Amino acid sequence: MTKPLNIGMIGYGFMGRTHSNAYKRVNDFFDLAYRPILKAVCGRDEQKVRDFADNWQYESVETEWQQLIARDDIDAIDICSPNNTHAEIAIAAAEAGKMVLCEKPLSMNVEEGVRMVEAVEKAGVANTVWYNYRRVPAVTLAKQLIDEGRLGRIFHYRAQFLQDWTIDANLPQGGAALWRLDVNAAGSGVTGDLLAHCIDTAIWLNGRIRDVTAMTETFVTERMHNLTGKVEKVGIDDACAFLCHFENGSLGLFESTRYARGHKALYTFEINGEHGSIRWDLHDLHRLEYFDHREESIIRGWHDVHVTDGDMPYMDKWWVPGLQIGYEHTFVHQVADFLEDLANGQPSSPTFREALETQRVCESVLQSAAKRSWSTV
Ligand code: SOE
Repeated sequence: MTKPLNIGMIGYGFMGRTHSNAYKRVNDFFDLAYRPILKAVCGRDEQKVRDFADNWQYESVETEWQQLIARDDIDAIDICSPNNTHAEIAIAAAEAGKMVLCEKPLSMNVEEGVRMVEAVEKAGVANTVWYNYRRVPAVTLAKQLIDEGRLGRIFHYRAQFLQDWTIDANLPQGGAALWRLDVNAAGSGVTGDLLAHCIDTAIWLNGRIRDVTAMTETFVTERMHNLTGKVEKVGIDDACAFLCHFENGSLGLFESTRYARGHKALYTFEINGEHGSIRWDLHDLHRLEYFDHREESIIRGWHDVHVTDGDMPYMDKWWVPGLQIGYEHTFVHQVADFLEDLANGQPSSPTFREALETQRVCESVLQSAAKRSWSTV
């Protein structure tokens, strides 16, 4: 018999859909002690939030997040609203004794992130941040191979996240889906939105980052703002590249842009160690490429591992070997892990405290780019 876990979700955009889908499907595939119940969804536009609730079968709606947090029938608050709302909501939710699941990045900046960590830890509530790419089975397998020592000492970590959806200078900023272009809502551009994913994965796979040197660029400097109707300065970084040292002595090279024509969500990483290398590509997310120098030379080469067998991470829960899964399953996996950790009384990674480390790297990257010199994380 599963125990109900009543979810109150704030925001109903793209991430609201990925999370709702995950809550609905998780118990069909994973054997868990808890079952998420879509109790309420909250948004300011009553008609839109009602339409969303009808579509996803939420039991009720709220138009003010404070009302949602005040409800006795809500156990966990899921924050899917823009970045500038995360801190206030998360802190209030923790103070009300609710668990908090927060969309990435954790916060607008480190100062907010610190307060969020303090709030959830003081309240002793379960918390996690949705860095979903850790739960792509091929990426989880990469973690397993590294932890088993198969690559040996790591020398290089390289990651890119390339998109092309903001090249049009007539694209406005602000409001609905375009809040990501408004610095007051997003905090930063590609650094917090895309590189944060790369940094989270990198820290998880390769350990902490010590220092960074970065450059950022804003290619379109003014855009119409949807909320004010005026042309306003663009405050976000359109592109960002940085070099770093990891604490384990390896070197990192990271790049992200929304101006790489032809690339929609090309998140890739490659890791080179003394015995071998691995690489992964989000556009082919069910494959992990692996090279092992210790193999006999006549058969040595890059292996293209199709991550679908039941002994590979998460894959025993899905179909039969050879049949792959996709993007939405990463969110299902995160909910499954969160519920399992909750049942075992364990923190669910990445916790707010772990996500704060990513926030520190993002902030150091932006500082380094602004002052054109190295920044210590
Ligand atoms: C931006 O386009 C975006 O949707 C990010 O906000 C997500 O975090 C990323 O996974 C895909 O791209």
